[in-house]
Amino acid sequence: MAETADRFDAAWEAAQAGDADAQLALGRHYLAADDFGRARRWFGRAARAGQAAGYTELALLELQGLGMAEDAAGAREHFMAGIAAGDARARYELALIDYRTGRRPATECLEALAEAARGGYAPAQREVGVLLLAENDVAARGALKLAARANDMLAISTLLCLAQTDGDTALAGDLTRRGRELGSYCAERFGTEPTGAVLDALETPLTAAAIPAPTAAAASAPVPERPLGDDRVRVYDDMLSAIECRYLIEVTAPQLRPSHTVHPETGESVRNDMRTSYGYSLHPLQEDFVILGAKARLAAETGFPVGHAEPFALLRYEPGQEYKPHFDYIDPASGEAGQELATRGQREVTIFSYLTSVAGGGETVFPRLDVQVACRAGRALMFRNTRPDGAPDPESLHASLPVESGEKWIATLWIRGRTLLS
Ligand code: PD2
Ligand code: ZN
Repeated sequence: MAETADRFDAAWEAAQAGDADAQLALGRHYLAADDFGRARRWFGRAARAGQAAGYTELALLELQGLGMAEDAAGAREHFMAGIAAGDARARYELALIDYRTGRRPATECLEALAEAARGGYAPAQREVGVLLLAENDVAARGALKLAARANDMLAISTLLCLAQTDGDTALAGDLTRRGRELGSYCAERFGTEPTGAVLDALETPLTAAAIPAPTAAAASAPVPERPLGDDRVRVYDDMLSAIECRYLIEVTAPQLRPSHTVHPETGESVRNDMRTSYGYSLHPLQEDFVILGAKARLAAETGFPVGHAEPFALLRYEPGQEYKPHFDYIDPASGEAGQELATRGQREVTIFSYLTSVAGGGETVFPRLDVQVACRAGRALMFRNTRPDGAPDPESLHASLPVESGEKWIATLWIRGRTLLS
């Protein structure tokens, strides 16, 4: 305790004396303590003293409206200042915003992502690595290894999934051990017997400077096989890769909460026996290049522009957990529906992918259509919640049967009648 206080005092003195690195560290200290006003002041001082990451931190506060009103234009300026001063993360963040909103062409955003990876930003290296898996396996694994050596937990988790697919038990064991040290959910739940160091001895086939940019096609490929089923309920196998499934789980796991349902009269979110799973809806800013690639592929199957899709909502069911029969549409008669339907539109279509395979139970059923679909990793399921005239469709009633063994995970997109991009 005394040591921590001493370190804080030393950082404080250095920051006061004008040390830009200490100012940045102090800003991050206050950020972690949710003291956004102080964080902002120190990030500003760090930026003015020549620490480029100070601009990026300021921009992230502005983007999220932390300690101030949201300011997208101000954030953009600070990201540009960060890029001009050489901060790879600023380049990454601005490219991600433009990719999400379509402000710049996808190829330009992916080139900027690769440039951020070349500049040493580990999350960008990991995301390029995942996207490249569809077209350049050697470069993909190289980029992932670079990120893993920088202790990027998602890169370690992704390499673990690859090592398991390859049957490389020694590497999988090393990655399991490292992943667990970093708090990886997938290493904990789906890992293998931990082993000693293997990763460090492996060659990295490329240097950061040689990381190529993924193509726009690779970012949202592969195209799934022809769908099974009719227009009501469609099933697509291999819609998401094993890597994408693990990735979505890893990003979401730390934030899972008991699932709630909307009370039909009050509109309040309440815990209910209807739905005993755990879940979390990603914040739009949590959807990175990898997640947006998966989202674009799923949304494309619905025929709606991706801007009509809500952020991914993830659910996890453990043995015994279920979701009793329900509708996904917003009941026009319920309390808050009027305003919601007018601004965002109805939940016209549901499309989700199973992220795990379960040995028993966990099927999705449509009792009025006599359809039952088994939970298989990467398999997507799409159905309409409304009739062709736009009215809620009572035939869309569906449920998730109790899981018998293992973990069932799904990632859902609800597609609205109106765009959600403002
Ligand atoms: O977990 C499912 O299979 C499932 C099926 C239908 C989940 C939902 N609906 C839902 O979350 O709305
Ligand atoms: Zn549902």
